[in-house]
Amino acid sequence: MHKVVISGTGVFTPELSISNAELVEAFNRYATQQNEIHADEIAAGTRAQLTMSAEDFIFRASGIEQRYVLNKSGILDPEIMHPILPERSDDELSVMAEMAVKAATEALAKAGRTAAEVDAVICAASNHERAYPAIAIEVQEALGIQGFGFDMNVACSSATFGIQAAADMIRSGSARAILMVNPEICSAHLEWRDRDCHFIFGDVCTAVLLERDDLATAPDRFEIVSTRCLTQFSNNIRNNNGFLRRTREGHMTDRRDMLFRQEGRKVFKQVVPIVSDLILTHLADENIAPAHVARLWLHQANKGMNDLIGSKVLGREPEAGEQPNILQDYANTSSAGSIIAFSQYSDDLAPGSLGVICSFGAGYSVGSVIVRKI
Ligand code: CO8
Repeated sequence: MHKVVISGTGVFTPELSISNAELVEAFNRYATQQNEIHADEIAAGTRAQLTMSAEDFIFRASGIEQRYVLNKSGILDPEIMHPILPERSDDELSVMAEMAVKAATEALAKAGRTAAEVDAVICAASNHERAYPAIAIEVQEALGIQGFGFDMNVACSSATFGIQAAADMIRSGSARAILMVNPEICSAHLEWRDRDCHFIFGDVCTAVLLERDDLATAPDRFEIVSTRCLTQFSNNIRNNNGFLRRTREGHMTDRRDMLFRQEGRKVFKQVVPIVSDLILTHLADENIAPAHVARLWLHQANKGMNDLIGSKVLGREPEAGEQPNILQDYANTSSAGSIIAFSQYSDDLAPGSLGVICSFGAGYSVGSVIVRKI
């Protein structure tokens, strides 16, 4: 069995961002317009009036201050309220593959590796822009990687499940190095006309290079000490879009359940104990006392959720820097969130330091990765 390390990470961040103020202003223009258009139905009590969104609610409830997006004009136009991404021909690199190539190039450079030294690509994300061929195989082709590639989807936990899949393959000898990429175009499966969730998500792509430690040359690398994944069925976060859509009556209508929807409060309450229990059991099984964990890189959905999980795991309030958040800048970027945090806040750790990368979300799904700085 080979020892496996993370030797490089990369983050592709879109150039455009939307502040809470811009988002709320656009939503409230849309809501006002709709209320005017449907004034008679609202007065007759056959339609509910749309309520205004509020910047202070968004920051207080989530900790989010802005989000990056691939397209801004469509999202902020009350007549459109979704991103506009030009269609590409089958011969052009797809959007998700393009984002992945950018993040992967950074990860390879950090690891001091060329594509020829990589044996596989895993594209782990909460949505893929087409059913097949796999985005991972397109990334493999674009970078000139030999071997194989495949897509996987475990919603917000895709990256940690992808790390486990890659680490297991490298450990057992079926690959020397694997590139795991997480292109997340959350803006395209978010309902920007729904006040309860319009502020939650952003776009980004992360990449992680995992390889055999005995072949790795990067000075800054993290050993994968252990991984643990858990799923438990729940309808509280759900998206009913899929290829059976055209088989059902009314499939052409813009149905709300064909985009992300959730029972946010239930998710918050139910997921926090599942996550903290999983991390604590995982650490105990590896004979690691929580006091010896130098850093938690948690999924980036909600600041309050992270504060609670951090306190439960460490048995006290986390100190500044022990549990870095990036959600104020990026919002929830699904599977990429914990990897952005890891990428931005890991260089300063001393050799031997232990940390946990943990993601959680739809499924429910939770992934925990214990790492040690080499
Ligand atoms: N402005 C003003 N008021 C608002 C707004 C708004 N924008 N939205 C809601 N309110 C109001 C509500 O109407 C409600 O009013 P009232 O009390 O009068 O009924 C009040 O504010 C409180 O509403 P909530 O109970 O909904 O608010 P919460 O305090 O629960 O906060 C959160 C909402 C922030 C969504 C919170 O519940 C949360 O973060 N929960 C955790 C969610 C989570 O972690 N989800 C993970 C999902 S991500 C995932 O798994 C990946 C899926 C794939 C990616 C999808 C990409 C699109």
